[in-house]
Amino acid sequence: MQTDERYKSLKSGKLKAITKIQSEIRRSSGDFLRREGFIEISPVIISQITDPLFHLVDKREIEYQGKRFKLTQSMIFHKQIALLVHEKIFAFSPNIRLEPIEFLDTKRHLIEFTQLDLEVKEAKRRDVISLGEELLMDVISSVKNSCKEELSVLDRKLKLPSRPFEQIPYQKAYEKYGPDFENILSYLHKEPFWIVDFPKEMREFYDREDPARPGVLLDMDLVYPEGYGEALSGGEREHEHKRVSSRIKSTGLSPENFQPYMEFLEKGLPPSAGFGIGIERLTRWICGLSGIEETTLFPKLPGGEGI
Ligand code: ASN
Repeated sequence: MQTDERYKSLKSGKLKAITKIQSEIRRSSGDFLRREGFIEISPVIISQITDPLFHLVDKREIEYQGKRFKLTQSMIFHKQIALLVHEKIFAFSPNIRLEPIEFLDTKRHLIEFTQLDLEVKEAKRRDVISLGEELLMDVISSVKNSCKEELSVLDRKLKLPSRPFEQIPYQKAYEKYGPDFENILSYLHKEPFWIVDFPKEMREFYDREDPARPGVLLDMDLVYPEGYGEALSGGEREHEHKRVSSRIKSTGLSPENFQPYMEFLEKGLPPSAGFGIGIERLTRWICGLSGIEETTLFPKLPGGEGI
């Protein structure tokens, strides 16, 4: 986007309304979690370890004093380690994911974004599914109450979804709609819904494999309706050194790449569950926007456009 065009859009009432709503999303979600007993921790921006991610992103490192630091792709490992200190933690965590340029077409990828990332000690998937639904309901009510004018500028009418949200097993969705099932189902639905039970080979090694159903993970995605697509992912976690080590190897990676996380696992990390919800995607859905670049003042898109 040219500077002229950007200058005009920054001064437009539309961006003012969107960013006010996003500020309310951050305020209400943080307050909700604090009321639920969560402690907000500082995000990690660079580290020796980060989420390897399942899909291919272009990974970059910074070299400093002979050490190599990765840019955070998600705080998953730090969340697990933080549970040594508090039982429920969250962070507004900036992530850098250098996505392939084709992801520009999805309208929901930024290469720099923020996820509200949380983790709960000893929790099960059903606990964080309920928490995710309550969080979403609270945020929608807060925006409805506090941002009436802004919603009317955007011509967006918000409706509280009904709970519990539908849960669709991955296998069932895949058999009916094929590999693009998440998008197809997103267009077909009028309310948010969960996809649960991803197969082991489709996700990262840290999502816990169901001991009762080998090959099936105790994880989930939340998907927005009306074609807005994926909102969050999360699940129960692997936390035993032996299991994590063999899961890492089965993805073709080496446990050595994940020191010092592996050392923490050796000493003992608690079982947990959690998820991360993208703030810009939530803003896009709540505001009813066509592209993710409209959700933030300084968007960076796949392909590199942005300031
Ligand atoms: N934050 C996600 C989780 O908690 C992981 C991710 O962003 N890939 O599972």
